[in-house]
Amino acid sequence: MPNRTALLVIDVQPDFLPGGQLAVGEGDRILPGVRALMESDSFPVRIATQDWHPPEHASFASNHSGVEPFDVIQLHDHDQVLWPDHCVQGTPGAELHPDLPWGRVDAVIRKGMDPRVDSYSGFRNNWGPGGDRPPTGLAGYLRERQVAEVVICGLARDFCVGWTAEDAVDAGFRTTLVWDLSRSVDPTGDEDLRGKLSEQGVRILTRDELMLER
Ligand code: VGL
Ligand code: ZN
Repeated sequence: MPNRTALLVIDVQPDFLPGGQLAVGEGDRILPGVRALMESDSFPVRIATQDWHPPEHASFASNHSGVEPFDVIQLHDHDQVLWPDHCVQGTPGAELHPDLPWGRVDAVIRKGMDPRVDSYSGFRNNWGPGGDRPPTGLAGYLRERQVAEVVICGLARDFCVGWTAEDAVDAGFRTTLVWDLSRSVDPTGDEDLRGKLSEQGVRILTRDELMLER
């Protein structure tokens, strides 16, 4: 019977922190707490995700005409927010953030490499030209490592973290989101997001609440 808990550290990369290309407000505030979870022995499996785009990526406003960053277009029949260029493969903004102990993670899942499709979740791409959401292999990796539960932190709460949490529930993992170890691109939507994720079966805790259980 799987009974292990995996820590998932989502997209903690300089481009998502203040000063980065797609800065998330207060993104730097999560660093000490994320470090503490990574250094804890409570998680026998630790995974990082890394947003890792080619320069011609379809999610970049710069690759479309007549649009600006944060406009929404239709891509493969779904809404697509157009982003400033960010996490371009090989650039400093795309590195795993230098202040965290990445030597403690078992695996790094890169995502967003297909230039045609965005990829918020660590588990699956967004919808592609085939109308499906191809898996990254993370669910299979976790199952093979006897993982039953995932604890999720990182950036951004309203995109990659939220999508990863929803897909984790869908894949059958008990799922906890560490609310104060994430931040949103658009914090005005946080109350709705919290309600939506809870309804879908994501357990939302603070870091203090989480550590009291472990
Ligand atoms: C993300 C927008 C675009 C994220 C990645 O990590 O939440 N958001 N690419
Ligand atoms: Zn991205």
